[in-house]
Amino acid sequence: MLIFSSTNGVKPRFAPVILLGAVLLNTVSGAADAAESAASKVSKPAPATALTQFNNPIIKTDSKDPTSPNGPLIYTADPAALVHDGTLYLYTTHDEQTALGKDYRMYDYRLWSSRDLKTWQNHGAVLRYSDFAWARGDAKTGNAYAHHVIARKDQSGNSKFYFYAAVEGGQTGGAFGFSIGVAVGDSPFGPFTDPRGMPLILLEDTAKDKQHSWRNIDPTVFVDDDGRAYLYWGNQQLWWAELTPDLVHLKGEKYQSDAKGRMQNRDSSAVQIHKVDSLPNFEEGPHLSKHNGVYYLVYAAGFPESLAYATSTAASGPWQYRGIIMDPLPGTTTIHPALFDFNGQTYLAYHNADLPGGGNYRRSVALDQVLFNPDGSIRPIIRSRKP
Ligand code: FUB
Repeated sequence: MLIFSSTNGVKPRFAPVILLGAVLLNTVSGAADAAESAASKVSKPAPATALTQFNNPIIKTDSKDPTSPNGPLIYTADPAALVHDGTLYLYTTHDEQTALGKDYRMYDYRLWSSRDLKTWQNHGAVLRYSDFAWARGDAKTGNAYAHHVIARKDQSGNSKFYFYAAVEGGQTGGAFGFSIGVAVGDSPFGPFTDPRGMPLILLEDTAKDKQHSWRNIDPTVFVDDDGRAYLYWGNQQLWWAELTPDLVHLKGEKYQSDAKGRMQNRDSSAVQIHKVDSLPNFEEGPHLSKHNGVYYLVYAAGFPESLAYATSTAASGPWQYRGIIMDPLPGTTTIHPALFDFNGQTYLAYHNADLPGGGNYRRSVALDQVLFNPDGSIRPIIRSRKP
């Protein structure tokens, strides 16, 4: 996301759907060709495999069945995928901008679920930016940017759900900008509550590297097999830090707690915040996952954004750049990836602008299958529209 820039163009709204479809088909095949050519520089071709086809965008209407075209359109973005007990929980942001609006309006996080990637359920809003007491919203634009949700069993064997989200507010010294907060729940549906009473990542934590107020966005959290937990995030710079075993503090963070358990006098001087500078054109939207023993970091590269990725033998890197798997999409400058395994296959969740009236601030969540080559490289994503 490039904010406050003249290059942050908005696609004309209300274009006839037929015209949009024609443009889309042309551009998609061009994008796939270009992605194929870019990725061929870093990967060997693999035999053709039948791909699961999706009727993208998956989330269309704010109906009981969100795949149904009948109902009020809903624009969703920034998917975060959690697979838990055989169900895919897809948490999305929610674009509420009007057709002519020129900035984000994002107030809440929506939850959609499926057990087969064919039939879907709408669970409504499960978190709102204002659930963080320190978040600051206004009537013009909301503050609920991209997020990530993970589950982990506690010592009694009960699952807890951790919702990491980028929202504005909560800074020290009168500063204003995006923070990353965390809220915890006992079920995938919430309610999620903030155990800290303050952000997890503040502007002051990254001030020596970058100055723009939206640098601390797009959290992704990965808990490795040895229990160590890693938070990656950033816009125009990628950072990571280790979390403590409770998953709600940074390793090395010092603080006192008030009577209600809220943190006071936070001191992050002993926290190690690592910069990652090895990813070409890193823009935002990092997503860390592990497939077949290899760590994958997929991210939005350049602007308008492509999807690029890197691999490593450890969650802490170092990261080896492996190429582009999806070119920029028609109608949206952002793309925001999430890679996940489900029922023996790997999938990519991302957003496009393919619903009628779609655009930069009215995006739509889509799914496509991910295929790996024998050397672990990812084949260019073939975007599907109809099953
Ligand atoms: O949705 C708001 C912002 O746009 C996200 O935080 C970025 O990843 C981009 O998708």
